[in-house]
Amino acid sequence: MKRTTCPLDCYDACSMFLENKLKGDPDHPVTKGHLCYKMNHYFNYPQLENAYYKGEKIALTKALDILEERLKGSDPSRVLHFRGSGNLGKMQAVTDLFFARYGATLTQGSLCDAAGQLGIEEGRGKNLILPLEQIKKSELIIIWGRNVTDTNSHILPYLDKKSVVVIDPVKTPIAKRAAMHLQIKPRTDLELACMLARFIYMQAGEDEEFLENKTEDYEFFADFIKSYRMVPTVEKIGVDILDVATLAELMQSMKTVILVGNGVQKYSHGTEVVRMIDSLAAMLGLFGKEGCGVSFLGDTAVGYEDPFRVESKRVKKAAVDFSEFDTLFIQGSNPAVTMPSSHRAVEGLKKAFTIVFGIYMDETAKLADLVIPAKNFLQKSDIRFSYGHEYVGLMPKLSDSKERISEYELTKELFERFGYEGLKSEDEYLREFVSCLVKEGDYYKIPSFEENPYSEEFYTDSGLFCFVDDVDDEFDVDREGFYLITPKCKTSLNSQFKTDPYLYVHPSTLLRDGERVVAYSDYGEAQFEIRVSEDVHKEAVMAYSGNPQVNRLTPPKTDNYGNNAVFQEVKIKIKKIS
Ligand SMILES: Nc1nc2c(c(=O)[nH]1)N[C@H]1C(S)=C(S)[C@@H](COP(=O)(O)OP(=O)(O)OC[C@H]3O[C@@H](n4cnc5c(=O)[nH]c(N)nc54)[C@H](O)[C@@H]3O)O[C@H]1N2
Ligand SMILES: Nc1nc2c(c(=O)[nH]1)N[C@H]1C(S)=C(S)[C@@H](COP(=O)(O)OP(=O)(O)OC[C@H]3O[C@@H](n4cnc5c(=O)[nH]c(N)nc54)[C@H](O)[C@@H]3O)O[C@H]1N2
Ligand code: SF4
Ligand SMILES: [Mo]
Repeated sequence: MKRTTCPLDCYDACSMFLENKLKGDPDHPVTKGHLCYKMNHYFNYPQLENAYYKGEKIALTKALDILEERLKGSDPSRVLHFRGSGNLGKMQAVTDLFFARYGATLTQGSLCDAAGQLGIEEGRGKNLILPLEQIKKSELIIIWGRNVTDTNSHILPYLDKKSVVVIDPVKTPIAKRAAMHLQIKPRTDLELACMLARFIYMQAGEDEEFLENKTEDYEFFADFIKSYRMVPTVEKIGVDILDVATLAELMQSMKTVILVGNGVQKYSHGTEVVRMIDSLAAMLGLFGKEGCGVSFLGDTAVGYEDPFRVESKRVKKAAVDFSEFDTLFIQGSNPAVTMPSSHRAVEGLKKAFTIVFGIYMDETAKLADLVIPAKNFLQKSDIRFSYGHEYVGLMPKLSDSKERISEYELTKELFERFGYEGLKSEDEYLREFVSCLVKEGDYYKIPSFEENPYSEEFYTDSGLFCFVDDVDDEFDVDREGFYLITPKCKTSLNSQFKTDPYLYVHPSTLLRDGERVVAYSDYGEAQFEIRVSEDVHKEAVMAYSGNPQVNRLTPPKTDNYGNNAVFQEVKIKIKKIS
């Protein structure tokens, strides 16, 4: 049987077999044989079988000739290499070696989790993965802005028999089953963490020994949380103060794990929000203790030398203006849908000479001058890490395709055509990745695996946990309009597979299913068909990530530190189209 791993950008990194179809691997310690809608329908979505130039089918070699000619005739500084997360395999990044050498501009930061990642690094030094064993040993699990049922379903068995608390402006499926659901107003997580910390402080519930030995600057944190007045802050969050007090008590008496998701950090102060949640946890000494910890999307780059790390000129990914470049090389991404202010991205894609290197005729490929078909994950060799658990999956080449090309093959071709040297063989790169892993039976674990992370020390300069004591937040929460929240969709992986076109609103809007609205923000406008849902917070409207229209409304900006997109840093108004 041919074992491989799901390549999609997902916490779970499912192990599976290719027989006639893709089947889950029942022996994998975490994913245990279950695949989701996306992988179960992987072959229902037609993939590119040809290259295209100006809309006409052409041979792959011809496409490579056009690519070479275009790059040789361009000023490298006016060429942008933009790589997304359509496939999470490590070999995707091999193309950086060519583009950096050529002198193109690359990107820095992300559309995804870089804000939260920095928040964690500032407190703990490194964003290590919390091993599943610790989640198993916990008593209380707080699911904070993560829709585990749809984005991380293989963690559900670990929640059995635990007390589950959900903090989310949406009544998600797990919120409906949880012991407690704090349906907070969007963008009030920092305040909630602060109020929980206040209760713990007032009850002197801190872990004194941990504070003394493992942290620094707790006094500043204590002053910081005291600067938030309780009654107005709880009012702003929009929940019952007794619920906040109850949760603070539960956290003091039970082994607690917090599963923090992407939802809390799609804001300008996303770094501080995640650091605040970490600081709350540190106050209780939840690091390095059995059955405790905070798990965000873990850093998969810890513990080995990345062979594809390059020096180059870079622009901020979330804010890049495509129209400033003459040539765009878009790989593994569909920015016409997934970029903030997607209409601006579309203008830039139309203006430049655009090359798309992907597996679908997606919205971006339809606008491209040149489309180069990539091999899918079954047709090339790769390896992928998970950001949700400690297992690493191999993805050996199981079939082939003559019409498509892999990332490594394209890089090799370009190195040869440009007369560059120094590219190692594909096997050598893969061996380098595998050599740093920890083998356990038939499976591999991450090189940075620690049974109980941070039990010895933190990875900051001082070796101590550093509390947050300041936040820069200028968003006008009182301005009129609805918060726009854009969580992940069950049937799509961002823009891939079956996306959802609707705008979900609360019944108090008096809108009805099927009505059409125009929605507008400071950044743009878009039209949607309405779906009414009791599950959405009254002050918010919701569209799923991958909705082809929704990013016309989102800001082309980065967070306070310039790392991440801020998809939810916006309020919108809606008008019924009569
Ligand atoms: N099915 C599916 N799975 C996926 C993906 C997909 O597209 N589809 N995408 C993958 C990717 S790229 C990523 S990054 C991960 C992310 O997966 P998650 O971490 O689950 O993140 P999201 O779905 O973006 O948002 C999670 C939750 O945050 C809530 N939320 C929104 N705003 C706020 C807020 O202000 N405060 C709080 N507390 N909660 C809020 C949303 O209602 C949602 O329930 O999922 C991965 N898995
Ligand atoms: N409003 C809003 N927008 C969001 C988000 C949100 O929460 N709200 N989430 C953001 C997040 S977290 C993320 S991660 C981004 C993701 O956004 P993108 O990086 O654009 O990712 P996808 O939409 O998954 O995939 C894009 C393309 O990858 C290509 N692809 C798939 N496999 C391969 C391969 O093996 N090789 C190559 N060369 N190409 C391949 C396919 O052609 C596919 O169309 O979206 C962001 N956009
Ligand atoms: S998308 Fe996630 S849940 Fe679905 S098969 Fe892939 S790794 Fe598993
Ligand atoms: Mo993401």
